[in-house]
Amino acid sequence: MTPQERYQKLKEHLLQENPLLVEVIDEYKELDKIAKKIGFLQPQQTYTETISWWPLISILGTFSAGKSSFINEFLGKKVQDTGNQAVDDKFTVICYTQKDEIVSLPGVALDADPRFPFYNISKEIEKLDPKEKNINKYIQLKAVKSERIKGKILIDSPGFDADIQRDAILRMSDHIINLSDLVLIFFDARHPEPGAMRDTLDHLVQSAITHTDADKVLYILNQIDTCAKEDNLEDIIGAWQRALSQKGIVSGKFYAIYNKSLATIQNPELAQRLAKKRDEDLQLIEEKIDKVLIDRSYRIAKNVETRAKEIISYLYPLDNLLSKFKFNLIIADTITAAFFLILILYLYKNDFLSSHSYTLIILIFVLSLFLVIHLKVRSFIRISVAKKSDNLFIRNAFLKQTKWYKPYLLVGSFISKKKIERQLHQLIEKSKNFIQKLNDQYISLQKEQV
Ligand SMILES: Nc1nc2c(ncn2[C@@H]2O[C@H](COP(=O)(O)OP(=O)(O)OP(=O)(O)O)[C@@H](O)[C@H]2O)c(=O)[nH]1
Ligand SMILES: [Mg+2]
Repeated sequence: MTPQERYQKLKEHLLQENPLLVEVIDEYKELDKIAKKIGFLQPQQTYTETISWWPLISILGTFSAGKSSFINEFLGKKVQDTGNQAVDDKFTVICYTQKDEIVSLPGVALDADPRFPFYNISKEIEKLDPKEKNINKYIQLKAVKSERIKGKILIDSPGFDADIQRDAILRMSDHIINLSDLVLIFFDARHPEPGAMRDTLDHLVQSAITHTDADKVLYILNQIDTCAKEDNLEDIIGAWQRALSQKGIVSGKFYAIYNKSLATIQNPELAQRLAKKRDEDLQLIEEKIDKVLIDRSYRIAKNVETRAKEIISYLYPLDNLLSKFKFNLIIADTITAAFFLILILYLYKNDFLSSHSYTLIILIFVLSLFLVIHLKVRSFIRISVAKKSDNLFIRNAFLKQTKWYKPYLLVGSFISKKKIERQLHQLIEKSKNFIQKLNDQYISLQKEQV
């Protein structure tokens, strides 16, 4: 996908799902233009690719815990199959569409859609499982018309069973946890005892808590309506929380819910108590899901500022490299020129240059030789100076500006640093104004909701 196509597709999706962010695309365009002019980005690259535009909410957990049922209830549509045996054997990425019917697409469709943070997911899967080249075996895509998913992406995952799970699926779960803005880990109140949770705890929870951003993980005990039979809700929640705490998970992120349409609770008093717990916790979970969209919008807007500052910070190291290149090449050219001058003087003194035609041939020969040596030495210096920087952006820009046909005495002087800095500061200002606009919008949205 070319940067132009990417801007266009992002714009189209944002118009439908999160129109607030449409104008930020122009800021990214400007940023790309400046970075390409200097050479920090290659022509086919764009900063829009360096951030995910749609927040990702992934739902993982033990098998038959009710992950798919939760998603169906959340979306208000039967998008996913559910059942008491292990139903899902692949990840389902769910996003928004304007079409009324649910659209199912194979996993390869993810590669061509800029909404997804899985940039070239096929390549990623090949890395995880070199034998398996077929992404469709692990991932499918569904697009659903539901207001609740606008601007977001949900991932439903296969039930977790470390014993039988293929290595690629385990590693993909880790990969998805890393990419996610919010992770809901589902447990089943029918088997909350540490024994049954062991595999899940050992793998999922371990990789979630070692993650630097552990705050994004919520632990959800589902199907608590099943506690009604023995009326032991507090015991079950207590045992489950103790098992998680033993793994080092701090409380405050534990929730207990059930699916209202699937529950059958006989005792009305108990039903009321359970419903109260469920409603409170579900509201907190849904608030977290909504907040993810706001947080991501801020991150996208803030990224313009961060990138602009990054470019400013690269300008001086780049200048240093260019000066080094120029200086070394001037020295090398002076030495070569001096050598040839001495050679010509020597030839002249010894009467080798007495005939005119002979002189011309020798001069052309000497000049060509000088040019060849200059180009060889130039390429050598260029490569050795480029190696002095381990920053890819700076190196790219340096290599762009020192191509063999560029007049090296003028290297770096075609682009005015001051002008670039001024443009970037203006962009930072624009980004700050945009963030202010986001603040105003979200504050008024919150007021509307109250
Ligand atoms: N009583 C009750 N049953 C539920 C609840 N949530 C889900 N179920 C039932 O539990 C079974 C499993 O639900 P699913 O939504 O398929 O579970 P899952 O976690 O997606 O399962 P896999 O995809 O196979 O891992 C289904 O028969 C659901 O009807 C709940 O809150 N209460
Ligand atoms: Mg499922």
